[in-house]
Amino acid sequence: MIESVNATFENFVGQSQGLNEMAYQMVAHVLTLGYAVMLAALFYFILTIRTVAPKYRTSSVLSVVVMVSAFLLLFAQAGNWTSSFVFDAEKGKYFLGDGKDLFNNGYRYLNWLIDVPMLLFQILFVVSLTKSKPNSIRNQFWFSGAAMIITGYVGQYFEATNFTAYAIWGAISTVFFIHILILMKRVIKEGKEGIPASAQKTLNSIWVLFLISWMLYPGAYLMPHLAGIGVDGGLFNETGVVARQITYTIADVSSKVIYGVLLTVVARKLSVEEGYVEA
Ligand code: RET
Repeated sequence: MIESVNATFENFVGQSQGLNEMAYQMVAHVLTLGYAVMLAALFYFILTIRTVAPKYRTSSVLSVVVMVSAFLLLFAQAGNWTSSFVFDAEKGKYFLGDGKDLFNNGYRYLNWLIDVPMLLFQILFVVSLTKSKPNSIRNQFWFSGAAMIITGYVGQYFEATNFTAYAIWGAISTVFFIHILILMKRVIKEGKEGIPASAQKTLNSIWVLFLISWMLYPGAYLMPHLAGIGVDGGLFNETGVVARQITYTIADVSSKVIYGVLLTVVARKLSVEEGYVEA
């Protein structure tokens, strides 16, 4: 009984409705795309580190840490997908396998436990704060980042079995998320003071990217219930399963890779402004 172990909705869809070839493969492919991008971007961050002045290089180092951890965990997540479902030649669909493993998005959540604090600290190595104390911001980022993820991690176990628990843990997580958004807005506002206009523009783009890409994660958490709550809802099916993994992949590439690239761009503009020439 998968109800009794609080399995996530992908397993329920895989058990009762099955997944057609396209849905199953799209998830396998989008997960593979995810870790391939992380490996490619790892090289970008290593190869561009000397284009910024030494004091900004910790930002690239943190991107490297994020790329390695995301690569490994997305690789594990992809393996979890292929080991959870088995093709049934008679029915022509994939069904939940006979108990080797269930599918769970938990690898992602634990990956965020490393990556979220890294991504939040990263910007503090590029911008200079005019009023706030970097140490205080860093501690708050760390605390709220970890609390947001741990509460969400617990909540996701209940998405198909206990809607109340799922909603309460999700709501607690959201409080910490809002705190992070407020802090980030402040960091970017202060960071823009006294720097060249073109670097200010890039920081504005970073804020928009941050806001949109980070909101995709709660969107993916809510996915099975976004078009009607419960097992009869419009996305409690293979469309919802595929939509969730596509959403996660877009969010991962934006919040880790594009964000890191844009921070490198800001660091390069500031380096040039300060007279740094690449050796
Ligand atoms: C959860 C649970 C439901 C409520 C909210 C959530 C927010 C998650 C976020 C995750 C960001 C992850 C990143 C990872 C990069 O590696 C936990 C889904 C608000 C914002 C940026």
